[in-house]
Amino acid sequence: ADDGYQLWLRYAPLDKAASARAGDIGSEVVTASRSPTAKITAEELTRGLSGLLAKKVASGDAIRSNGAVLFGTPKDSPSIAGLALPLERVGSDGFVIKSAVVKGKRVTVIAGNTDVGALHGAFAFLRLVQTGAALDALDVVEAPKVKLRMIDHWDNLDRTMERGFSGFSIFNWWELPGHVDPQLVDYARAEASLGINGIVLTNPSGLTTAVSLTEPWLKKAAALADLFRPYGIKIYLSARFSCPQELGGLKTGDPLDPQVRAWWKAKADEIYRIIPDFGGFLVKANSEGQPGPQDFGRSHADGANMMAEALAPHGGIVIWRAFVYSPKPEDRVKQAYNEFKPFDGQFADNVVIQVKNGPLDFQPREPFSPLFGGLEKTPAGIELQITKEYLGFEIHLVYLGTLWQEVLQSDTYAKGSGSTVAHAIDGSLFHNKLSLIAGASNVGTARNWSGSIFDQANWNAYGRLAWNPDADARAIAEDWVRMTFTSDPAFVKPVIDMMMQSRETAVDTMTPLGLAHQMATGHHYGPGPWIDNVGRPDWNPTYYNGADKSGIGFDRTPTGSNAVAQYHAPLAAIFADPNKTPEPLLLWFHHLPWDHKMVSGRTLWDELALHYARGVENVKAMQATWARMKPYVDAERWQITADFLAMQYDSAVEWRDASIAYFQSLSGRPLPHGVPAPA
Ligand code: GCW
Repeated sequence: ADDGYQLWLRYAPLDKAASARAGDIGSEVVTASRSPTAKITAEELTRGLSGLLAKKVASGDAIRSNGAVLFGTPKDSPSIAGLALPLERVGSDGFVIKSAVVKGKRVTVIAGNTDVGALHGAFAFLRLVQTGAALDALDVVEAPKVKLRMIDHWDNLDRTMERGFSGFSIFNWWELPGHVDPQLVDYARAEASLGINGIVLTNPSGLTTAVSLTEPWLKKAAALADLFRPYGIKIYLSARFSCPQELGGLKTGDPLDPQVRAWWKAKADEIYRIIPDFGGFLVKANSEGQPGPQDFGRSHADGANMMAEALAPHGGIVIWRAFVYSPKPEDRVKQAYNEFKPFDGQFADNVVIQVKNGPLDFQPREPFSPLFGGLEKTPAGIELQITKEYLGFEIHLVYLGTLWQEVLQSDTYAKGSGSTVAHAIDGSLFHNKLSLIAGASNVGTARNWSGSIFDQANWNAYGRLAWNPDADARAIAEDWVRMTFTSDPAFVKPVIDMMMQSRETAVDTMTPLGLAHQMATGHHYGPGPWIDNVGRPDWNPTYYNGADKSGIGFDRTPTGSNAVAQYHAPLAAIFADPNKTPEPLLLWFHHLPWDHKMVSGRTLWDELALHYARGVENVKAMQATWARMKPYVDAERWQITADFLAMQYDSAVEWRDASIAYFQSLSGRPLPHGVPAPA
């Protein structure tokens, strides 16, 4: 049975052709390094090569044979030092992989400036072997473009997970620190294989985050920090703004109050006594009912800088989330920009603002947040959601690599054309010292980690894009498919094609043509375009679709909320004009008559209905593809995917019928040819 536990680190024997190509490469693993990280690296290489080459590969400290894999740092290894590798280009986390001759033997060298760099190189080398690359003339030089490559767990201390669809939290706080679940070693391997270097252990929402900063919990966290350290991963904790009141018994949490500031300083000192390399705090403040500096009439900058001051002597950072909005008349998607832009440049050096990719909330499609390119003097990191809260949970097959690539490659025009979101967040556009990318995790106690096999691809793609935000979603998918399943071309191409169109299928299914937030209240799985009674208008789907007898959409042009003005020229003008706005974003920016003429020549109504219908057709096509793949996949992983696709089909039908039935009650128009009447 194969339940998917091994993720993309399967190391199954190569097929004949690839193994012939590998020749004697991988004959042995050699290192002069002695650190815990080097030990892990040697174990990973011997495990990986033994599996892939279907023979026992040993490790030692001297090169004995052609084909040896030599890894380490120039500091520990005179052989590596003697090769004049371009290590000045790879920083502390990157690596060089090079085919070379050392002591008369043909060797593959994996070198870093640090043992962690070499570990990242080892995983990259194993990926090359796994994907059947040519290995005889390697010359790879890589460094991550983003400094802080984070995984954010929205895990509660009772092990429930906010928006988690893969079981319970992998962090067993009850047993910690006495027992550290060995499964976490495999978790650390998986994150390290992607180059992740920071993990937030706790949910930024919820009261439990205050408890997590007390001594007994810090000791539990310290046990996790010990586990992750040799993998190059630091741990971070969410910090609740009201801790001085809740834990310290102070009357206020006012960030300008000297007692409050002293409380945070003492807390930071305590944390670093227990976890010497603690990464820092993630903070959700004044958002969705969470406490924050505005409760005391202070700004986000006041709040963030106070915490930053406490962490700075220890080298810690504050990751301050820009996911802020409250129920007020102002268009929700404008609020974050309006709350942060005025303070641009006023944040301390060790603060990063963490901005969700879109201005609303992880929808199947949104334009990029105007804070990218908007914040010029304060580093803006990007937050992506790996867990599929608004994209069909673990059930729908939706590859998010394309969604993220679309955002990262969007042009903000902040400094003229070519000012992509990727370059805004990797620090190159505004020359920021800090840069950050964060993904809200989809990992839990499920045997396959992510709830579904294909959600493993999203975890993987997130990590690859964190390392290089300019990477290509298709190339990442191809590596993942080969590593996770097989390199058989009869499988690889159809499955990648299916993954590549799957996100557009989710958009068609739920929110075509720029619609957003149409999911039913609370759970966000099924349809709810008609829901108008949530109590908070900014949580009502009707608020977002604006549908009535005259038409549909949200007017964000100057005649409406004028959110378009938050974008740089020429985007502000493009988004303000329905004839220039890209159709996939049309109803995000415009309220248009049902008969509005689309590029296809059809009316908006007809086009909308056809998109919902296409959503269903495309799920059917995925089912057909997957049915043909049965011979290439083990039964267990094939079955769960087939079952979920059948459930996704039912869900898509429900979305189509319910959405069309509601919108037709307003448009009063007949269905176009090819769209079945709602059941
Ligand atoms: O997407 C929304 C979710 C909340 C989440 C919030 C956030 C962590 O519905 O569950 O809380 O975003 O990002 O803070």
